[in-house]
Amino acid sequence: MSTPVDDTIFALATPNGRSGIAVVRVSGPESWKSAKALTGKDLMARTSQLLPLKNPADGSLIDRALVLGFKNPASFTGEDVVEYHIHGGRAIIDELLGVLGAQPGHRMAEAGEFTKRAFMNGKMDLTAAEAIADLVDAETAAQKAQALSQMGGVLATLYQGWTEELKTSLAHLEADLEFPDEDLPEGIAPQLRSVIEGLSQSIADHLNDNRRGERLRDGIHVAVIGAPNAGKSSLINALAQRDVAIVSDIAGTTRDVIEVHLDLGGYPVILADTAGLRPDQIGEEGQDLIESEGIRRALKRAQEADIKLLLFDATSAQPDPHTLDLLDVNALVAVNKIDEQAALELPCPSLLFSAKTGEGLEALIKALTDKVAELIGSSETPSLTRQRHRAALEACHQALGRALAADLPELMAEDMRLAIRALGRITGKVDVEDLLDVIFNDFCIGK
Ligand SMILES: Nc1nc2c(ncn2[C@@H]2O[C@H](COP(=O)(O)OP(=O)(O)OP(=O)(O)O)[C@@H](O)[C@H]2O)c(=O)[nH]1
Ligand SMILES: [Mg+2]
Repeated sequence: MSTPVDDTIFALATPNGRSGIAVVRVSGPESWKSAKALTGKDLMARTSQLLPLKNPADGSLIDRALVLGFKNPASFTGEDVVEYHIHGGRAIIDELLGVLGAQPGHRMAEAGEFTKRAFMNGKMDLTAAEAIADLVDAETAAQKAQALSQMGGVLATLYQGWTEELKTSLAHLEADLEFPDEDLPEGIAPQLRSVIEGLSQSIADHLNDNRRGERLRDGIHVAVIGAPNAGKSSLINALAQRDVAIVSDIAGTTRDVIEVHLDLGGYPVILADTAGLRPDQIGEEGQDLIESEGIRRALKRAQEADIKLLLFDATSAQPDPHTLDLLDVNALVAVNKIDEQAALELPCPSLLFSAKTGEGLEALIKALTDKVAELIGSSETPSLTRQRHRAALEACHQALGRALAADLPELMAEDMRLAIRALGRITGKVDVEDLLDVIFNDFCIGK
């Protein structure tokens, strides 16, 4: 995004398509001038006016709109901003965007450019900017709550606090280095060490959070695994409350992994239906290459999933050994078809249900929700939400480790500087330029 920053940018801020009202946002030095050209009136900051919008080129009426102006720096972007609240019809939107594009110094905004300008103008740090993207993408209550608290600055405050602590220690160390006649390492080391050790521990604890925040942001992956005909697809359909997957009494019906998105108690869950496991029959009659590939994918899913839902068939004499093999702490065990004559005995506790009658389904959903909640947990401390933050924190943690191991105070200082820079990359206080594109390209136009 190496686009000029003094352009006046505009975009539709509401979704594309028909709606009662659509909002077109304009930001930049020419935004109030074009508003005057379209309305014939002077705007007043933070006061909306109902005005006819006319094409300055020919005087034709575009729409009657509420026009709302903001003066820099008191706006979202920190620039002069105008919002046009127009009727949400395709023709009106297109016409207004076309007319704005013809105004001097105006161009369409790129993805995330409004928020990028807000960051550039010091209205927010990078974690808050990322939280805006997360907030708009949030599909469940828990995701929304996490994005809101990040937008409110919990991460920025935490990282900023660590940065300040490090900067203070570094300043002391550097001050001491100015006096070469004093016996430095012994003199300063103990206090400095305890600060760095404490910080290093806090960062390690923050990193070691079972990927709680990232999982909440991305969705929790649950793989339904079991032998052919155990009723995996039937369960998926029951949970999704629609016919997502094909159900049949032919063993080996499902081949591809089929995903369903669910909101379980406010947590976003991605539930995957998989091919029935019968790997030892690969190559035998009745088993084709496609099914083998399906089984390979099912096993891969089982491995990658946050939670495995191991499904057994109550009518079978023996539990399926391939499914049983996957039993571990991340597994939830369930037995389907309890409406039929049950013969099965399992070596572990399990949830009994019938996908056909719905019996026990509620308890299964509750158990799954509890398992998800346990994994994501609620925590008093703010959680990491992005791989980008994790990488920078790991770099910071390593630098602190090197600082503690350094033989010379000069080397210690250098590693502390590197640790500070790593933290600064998260909030955007240093070393920012190359990061911006990566972050703001995640946005869509109009934000
Ligand atoms: N009686 C009874 N039959 C069920 C129940 N759940 C599923 N079935 C039947 O079991 C058969 C297999 O169901 P599916 O959901 O296709 O099983 P699957 O595990 O997805 O099977 P594959 O895709 O082949 O691995 C179908 O005939 C279903 O109607 C149940 O709770 N009770
Ligand atoms: Mg199936």
